Amino acid sequence: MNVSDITEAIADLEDERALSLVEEALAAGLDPVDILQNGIVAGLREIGRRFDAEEYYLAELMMGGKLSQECIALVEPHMPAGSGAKSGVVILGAVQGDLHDIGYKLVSTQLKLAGYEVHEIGVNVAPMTFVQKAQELKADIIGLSAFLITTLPLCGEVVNYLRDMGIRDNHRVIIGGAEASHGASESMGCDGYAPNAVQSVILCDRLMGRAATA
Ligand code: B12
Repeated sequence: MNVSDITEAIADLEDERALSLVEEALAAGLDPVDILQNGIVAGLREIGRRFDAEEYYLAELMMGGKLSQECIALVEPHMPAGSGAKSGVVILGAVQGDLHDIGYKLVSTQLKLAGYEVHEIGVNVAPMTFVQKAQELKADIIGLSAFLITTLPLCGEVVNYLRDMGIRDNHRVIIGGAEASHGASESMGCDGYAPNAVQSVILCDRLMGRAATA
């Protein structure tokens, strides 16, 4: 079998087929990271494309989100673990107005596997809440997820609050999500951007001043 079969089943919202293909792929010993990235996440991207092209509507978008989460749950126990030593404290959430949580939850899992203490603070999180939580939990890194063109600017608000409060140097700020980019990170004064969960670990390791583990 090929991981692109999983992509197709997810994109076509074939629940049973998608789930059994994922199980089959795991049983056949295919790389779980490949199943996740090039199978499941690629399927969600295709759903997004169909939504954009008005071939799918919100109901399909929601079904696709739910189906992917079920597939991800099958793969996660098979993901390779990192060093295990405590690597730092990270808080993660989706910025205000944003309800997309599949992406940052994958980042969370990967960071935990790499030894980070991760606190997921949910979706639709106000900028000041990120700042307060970061202080409370003494977070080394604040991870902001933004999937919408309308929510991306909220990442800059978090940086502005940290600056205004004179605590910018206490926390690194990183961004990710469909609308985030290296350019956006730079223009909003963040400390970095990563396009996926594996790169997020590399980014955090770099910001924590240690060699990459992933
Ligand atoms: C599933 C989905 C939904 C689900 C979300 C379910 C959930 N529980 O998350 C639901 C149905 C709720 C939804 C709703 C909406 N959605 Co939507 N959605 C998607 C879809 C298809 C997939 C997103 C996803 O989860 N992908 C899977 C993840 C794993 O993929 P990924 O992005 O590669 O993830 C990696 C990176 O993003 C990164 N990462 C993520 N977070 C972070 C954080 C940090 C700190 C770091 C370092 C890295 C990082 O690591 C992740 C793991 O590898 C996208 C299409 C797309 N291309 O993204 C549209 C998409 C994001 N949605 C879109 C839209 C328009 C909407 C709605 C406005 C639709 C509507 N009319 O109501 C609403 C808005 C709701 C809201 N207020 O947030 C648009 C956004 C367009 C834009 N430019 O603004 C997209 C791009 C679809 C499209 N092509 O039009 N959506």
